[in-house]
Order: sequence, then structure tokens, then C-alpha cells
Amino acid sequence: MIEPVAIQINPETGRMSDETGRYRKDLASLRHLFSDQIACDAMLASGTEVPVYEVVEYRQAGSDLIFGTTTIEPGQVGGEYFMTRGHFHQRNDLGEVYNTTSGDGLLLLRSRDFQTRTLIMRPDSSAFIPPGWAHRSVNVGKVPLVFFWCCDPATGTDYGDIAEHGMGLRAFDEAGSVSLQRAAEPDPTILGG
Ligand code: S6P
Ligand code: ZN
Repeated sequence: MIEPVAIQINPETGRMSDETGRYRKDLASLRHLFSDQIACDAMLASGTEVPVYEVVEYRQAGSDLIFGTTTIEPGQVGGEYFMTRGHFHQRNDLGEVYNTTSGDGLLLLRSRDFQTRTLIMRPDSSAFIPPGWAHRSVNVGKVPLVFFWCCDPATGTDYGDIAEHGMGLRAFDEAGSVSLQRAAEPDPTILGG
């Protein structure tokens, strides 16, 4: 039997008292995510690293649960807010829960047949992400967006579809307000049927 354990999580930084893994994504490695490549290159020109988000996780071998935090810095590239890559789960029967602990965000969701949804991310709100919905988190605020996530470690992450076809929606700052822009649905002939 696995021993029960309590882990302290700082709601404003996402730091955890115990962790089994972490990774960080900077703008250079996420360049392809943003629609304005010229603005992105200008931000990268100095060579200084631009941190975008960090993921910290806790897992134990043999458990059906994995959890952690994601912290997205405030920022924009040509008006488009900083965001995560976005992914489907490899397992189409496994969903996820996000609980926002700090900041203001938007959760963009997309199905395989290009339906889109959005959910507000804020500290009084948890998101139920059912199986079959790709999810991307966007920081639309001025402070780090921090959320707790929990799923089955068997979910797996599939980045290919979103990298190729996008989320169907993009979130921009327009004079201080969030503006959602709908991307054209991919042409099925281009998709190959
Ligand atoms: C994994 C879960 C999160 C994300 C993280 C980064 O199922 O949804 O841990 O991995 O928020 O997002 P992404 O799309 O870059 O993996
Ligand atoms: Zn996920």
C-alpha cells in the first residue's frame, strides 16, 4: 500500500512542499504557438530568456492519480496572451480537473471535430475537463496564473493535433479587454478527408 501524504501548495506561486518532477517552458521553445512571429522574434532578439510557464508535479508509482501545478507568467506576444501548448489526452476516456488558485485566465477547449468552448479560470472556479476535449490555459491577467491539476497518469499527452491545427480560438488583449478570435476551421481536404 502507498502511504497517504499531505503536500502544501502555495496558491500564488504553485510551489509544492514535495514534488517528483518539473519543467519550464520559455518563449524560444514556444515560438510556433503565437500568431505574430515578427513580434515574437523581436522579444527574443536580445537573447535573454523569456519564461512563459512552469509545471510541477507529484506522482507515486502504482497510483491512479497524478497532480501538480502550472504557473503561467503574465505577458503577451503581439497582443496574444501567454499560454500553454494545449493538448488532447492520448486516452480518449480520461479527463482532468483544473482548480485555479491565483490570477485570471481562460481555458480554451476543442474537440476532435472542432467544436470549441471557453471556461473562465479564477480562484473561485474549478474546471471539469471531460474526456475528448483538448485544453489550453491562457493567462489574461497581470499576475501569474496558477492552477492545480489532477488526472490519471495513464492519460498521456498528445500535442500533435493542436500543433498542426490549433485550438480554433485565440485570445488577444484589445485595449485592456480580452478579445477572442476564431481561427478558420481547417479545410477537410487539406486534412486529407
Ligand atoms: C496535463 C495537464 C497539465 C498541462 C500543463 C501544461 O494533463 O493538463 O499539467 O500539461 O498545464 O500544458 P501543456 O498543454 O503545455 O502540456
Ligand atoms: Zn491535460
